[in-house]
Amino acid sequence: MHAWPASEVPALPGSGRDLRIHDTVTGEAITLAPGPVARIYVCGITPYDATHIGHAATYNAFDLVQRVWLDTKRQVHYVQNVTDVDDPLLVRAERDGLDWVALAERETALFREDMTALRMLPPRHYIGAVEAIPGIVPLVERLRDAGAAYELDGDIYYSVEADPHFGEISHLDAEAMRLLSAERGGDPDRPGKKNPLDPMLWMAAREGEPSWDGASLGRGRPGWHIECVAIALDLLGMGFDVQGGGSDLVFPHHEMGASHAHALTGEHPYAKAYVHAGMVALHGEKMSKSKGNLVFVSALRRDGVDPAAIRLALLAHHYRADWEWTEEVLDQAVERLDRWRAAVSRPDGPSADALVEEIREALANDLDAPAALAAVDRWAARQAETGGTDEGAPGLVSRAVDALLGVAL
Ligand code: 5CA
Ligand code: ZN
Repeated sequence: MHAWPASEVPALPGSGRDLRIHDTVTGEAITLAPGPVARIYVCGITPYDATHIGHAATYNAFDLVQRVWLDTKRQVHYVQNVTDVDDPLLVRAERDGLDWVALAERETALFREDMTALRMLPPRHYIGAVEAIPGIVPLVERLRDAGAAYELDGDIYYSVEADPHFGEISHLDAEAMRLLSAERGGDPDRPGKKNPLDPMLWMAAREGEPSWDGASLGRGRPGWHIECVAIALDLLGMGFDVQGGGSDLVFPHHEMGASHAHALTGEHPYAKAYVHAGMVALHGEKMSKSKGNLVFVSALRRDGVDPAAIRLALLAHHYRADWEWTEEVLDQAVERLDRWRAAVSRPDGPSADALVEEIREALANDLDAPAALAAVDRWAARQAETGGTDEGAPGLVSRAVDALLGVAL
């Protein structure tokens, strides 16, 4: 699958600092020390509806990770998937009388447009579940042959007992896991499973549903967690730097994915840090495709909202916070964008060398984008109040805001 075009990342003087970021496993901030090529996997969309502000907020967080690493002069090997075959997509296509392939293609195309407009840097590899199937099948066969998976009426389940590290990411008790599993695509109540939490690796072909050749598994389609593991192991390998996604993916998705990878390779950890973005709500409830309480990025763009203002609205919230989208959030971002644009449009201004370091420091400190915005606000206020004589300053501020925050002034 192709990704989307990259906006240019302006070069800045000096170099950024190493990222300290909150890791879900330890519950603490850890300083990441990637090699010259930093490796990150971020869970992509299930393309049955348009990109909403919650998705955009999550991808904004991981775009900042990429920008901080680029600023430390590392290369970034970023992989993202598209869950282009799964129950919710098939259900929506059926409901709307659409071909499921056409629906997935349409919404993925719109996602690419939204990501481009928001200046999110693209992944190096953008991979669909369907195109990953030839790589998924042998992994499921290996798990089964190693006794880490079993068959139930033609479906193949992963056995969570196969991994001594199972549970170390989410730290939940069995009952909490059971509830979340039922809520998020699992089937804890299906009779015959060894453990109610065991997730499906391969679903045998169902009447009227798409299916693929699964070699010794028979025809069918892949489970959700093995999809991401197959793609990440193929393109990044074990022990990559960051596994990212929204906090709704901690359990079961990231717990199960890591567990599959441990059982497959006998190695640990799957990722060095598990990083989770908070949930964006609308009218007091998590924005979600299943509830339909959504604000779409594409709808805002159609209404003439500048994508840079949408991006500033996302950046005004710490990535780990749960927050609420309101008209006021957008109004404040529009006002801030105007203020910043006026400040950088002057021929000179107060020196910005310290500001660049403040932005770098804020982002290196668990991606504290609100602190970075506050630093730019202070520079813009000095510009408005007293001005300055540094002819390079407005240009440097524009470049720093673009390179580190993805906002084009
Ligand atoms: N395809 C899977 C991941 S492999 C999936 O979860 N797709 S999704 O379309 O439901 O979500 C895409 C990303 O957006 C995930 O990282 C998810 O955690 C995040 N996300 C979904 N809803 C919200 C929300 N309301 N606020 C913040 N992030 C969200
Ligand atoms: Zn995923």
